[in-house]
Amino acid sequence: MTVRCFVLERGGLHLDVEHIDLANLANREADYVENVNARGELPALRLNDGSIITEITAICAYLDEIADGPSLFGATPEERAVTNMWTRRAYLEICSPVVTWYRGTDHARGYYKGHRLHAAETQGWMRAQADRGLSQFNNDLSDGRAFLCGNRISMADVLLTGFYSAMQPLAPWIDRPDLEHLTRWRSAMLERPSNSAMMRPLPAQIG
Ligand SMILES: N[C@@H](CCC(=O)N[C@@H](CS)C(=O)NCC(=O)O)C(=O)O
Repeated sequence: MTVRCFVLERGGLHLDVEHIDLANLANREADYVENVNARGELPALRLNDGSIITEITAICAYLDEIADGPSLFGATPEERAVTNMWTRRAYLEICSPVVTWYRGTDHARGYYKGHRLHAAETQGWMRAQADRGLSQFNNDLSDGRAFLCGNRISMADVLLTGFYSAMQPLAPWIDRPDLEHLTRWRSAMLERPSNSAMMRPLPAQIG
């Protein structure tokens, strides 16, 4: 969902899109694991020369470099450094602990069986870490800035938005109306056309 959001917000891209049926474990089939990603994870980007890039942030960084129009990482080395700082904070402080929490739930147990450790015992710690991250981001946004990097939307907003929309149904506790500044940021991101569009698969061809 983050890469979908990125493609929609960034624009200026030409891509073919293939849907991999995660719900039915197409990502665990030999063809995918042997030819795309040995870790069985999505998303993946195949370049024209056949090589594959995986990891959300690496894919988005690459797409940003080849796209026409304004960058979502920043126009200067300073802006790009600030974007990378917020993207990494969002990933480490919120996204990663929430996903690890989810991977310890009973819901995830069957889906991941044989592919990932089922670490139910880490759930309390992961949720505490994520709650702390959410509170920290709420404090960070309390200066009234529109986006994580200030007054420009960036990869960091895209990552956290895509992640929120993907994870909220699985971890409803990340919805924190008591955190007013984070809620203001989230509501504004929900208003953007990319938000409803990213809930559906991208068309087979972009651009
Ligand atoms: N490390 C990868 C993880 C991405 C990720 O968690 N992908 C999920 C789908 S949104 C996935 O592949 N889940 C299937 C699995 O882990 O078995 C990244 O950051 O791109």
